Order: sequence, then structure tokens, then C-alpha cells
Amino acid sequence: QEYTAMKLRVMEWPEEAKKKMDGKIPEDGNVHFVPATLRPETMYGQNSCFVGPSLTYGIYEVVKGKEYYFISDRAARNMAFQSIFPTWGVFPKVAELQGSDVIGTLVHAPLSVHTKGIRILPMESVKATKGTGVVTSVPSDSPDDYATMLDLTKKAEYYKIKREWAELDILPIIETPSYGNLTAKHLVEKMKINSPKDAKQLAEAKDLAYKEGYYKGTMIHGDFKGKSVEEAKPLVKQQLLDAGDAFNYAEPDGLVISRSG
Ligand code: ZZB
Repeated sequence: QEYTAMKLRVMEWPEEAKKKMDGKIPEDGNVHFVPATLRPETMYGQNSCFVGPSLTYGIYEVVKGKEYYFISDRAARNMAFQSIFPTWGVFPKVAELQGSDVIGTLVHAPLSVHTKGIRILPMESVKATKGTGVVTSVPSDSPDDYATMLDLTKKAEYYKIKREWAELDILPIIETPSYGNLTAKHLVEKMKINSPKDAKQLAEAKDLAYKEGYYKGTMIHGDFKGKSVEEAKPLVKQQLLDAGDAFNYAEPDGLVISRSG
């Protein structure tokens, strides 16, 4: 899998995270949450970013004293063999945190219409063994994200979040013939998906959303408005790469993953 790894710069940490990072990162150092996505053309609609609350993450130093990535240990190890860190095979870890420590962190998400920042929120179904363990949320086009956002707003107290963190506007980005311009909402409602735990149905909805979006979708937002998704996808990706807001991250194949954990 070839992912686009996005760089979401931290603007403000919650107290719990500050305690665990005390003295480990210089004042002027930038930490980025780095979600891996297959849908760069949807980045305009990022309205939060998910971590697995019970997963373990590291903050890794990419540019000495200056730039740091918040990712899973597994992703850091993979990145070390893709020339993402300065020294081949070396991935310096400066801090270790639980997903639950960083809930509420305010980050700046490149291209997102929510320019004042979006929040790091919990998603139970984030897989430690995929991507970077960080998932940027686009509830207009990802059924998993839409179902999770609904659950978070309904049970804000249980999840220990402020309800307004999960209630940012959902931006229509892609128009499709079968599902309108909010594909995820349409599918979640049509398939009567009631919870982010409906894994089987969500997998089906994701498959349908991918196909409809990619083969039949038209961009209705951003610089490539009017173009098909198929055309726009590599163009948006290139813009992000050129701006230094993203980089390529390849997932090793299944065999490698199962060997390295
Ligand atoms: C933004 C986005 C917008 C995504 C969308 C999808 C969609 P796949 O196809 O199974 O490889 N993802 C990435 N890492 C993880 C993880 N560790 N655990 C759970 N989900 C993860 O899935 C790739 C997509 O799954 C990625 O692309 C990411 O969400 C999520 F409109 O990024 B995506 C129809 C899907 N639409």
C-alpha cells in the first residue's frame, strides 16, 4: 500500500501529554501527528484526527531539535527504512505516550477548511498494525469516520471529550451519482449502521464508498473543482508533497507485517 502521510502540526497539547513530554522536546520544536491516508483528495474535509486510546505511540525525532512525528512504533521502524529519518535504520524515540494521553490535542490539518485547527479524538477501531496508527477523519466520505463522529457526539461524556470537538461542520467534497455529496452519511443511513462497532457493515460501506468516489465522483471543492476524483487525486497529493505538508509512506506487505508484529 502506498499511503500519503499527512503532517498535522500540534498547536496546543492537553495537560496529560505535557507532563509526559516535559523537557523532552525543545520549545521551538514542532510535533506532527502523522495519519496515513489513501484519499488525499478528501483532505479539505478533515474535521478531527483519531488515535486508538489504548494504543502506545512514540514521538520520534526527524530533524534534530526541530521536527518530530507522533506515530506507532511499528510505523517508525518502517519509516526508518524509507529514508524518512536522516540515518538509515535509526528512529530516535524521545517520548512514549498512550493514545488516551493526547485526546483533545489541537492540531493544524493542511488543506482542511477548519483552519483554526481540529482535535485529536479517540477511535476504538484504529488498528495498531496498519498505517501509522493515526487516522485523519473525513466524515463526508469515510463511513468509519462518520459512524465514529456520531458516537462521539452522542457519548461525549463517556469518551471524556468536549462535545463541540466532534461537532465541526461536515464539508461536502465529492459529488457522486448514487450517494450525493455526503457519501458516508448516505451509506451509514441506508445500511442502518448504528455504531462504529458494526465492523462487517462498515467494511462493506467503505468498499462501496471507495468505488463510487473513485470511479464516479467529481470534485466540488478545492483547486480541482470540476475534475473527476481519479484525475484530482494525484494532483492534490502532489500539491501536499510540494508544500512539504505530506510525504510518501509505503506499507510493507502482509508477510513482513506478520513477522515484525
Ligand atoms: C482519510 C480518508 C478519507 C480515508 C476517506 C478513507 C476514506 P484501507 O483501504 O483498509 O487500507 N486508516 C488508516 N490507518 C488506519 C488504521 N491504523 N486503523 C484504521 N483505519 C485506518 O484503509 C485506508 C484508510 O483507512 C485510510 O484512508 C484511513 O482513512 C484509514 F474518505 O484517510 B482514510 C471509503 C474510505 N474513505
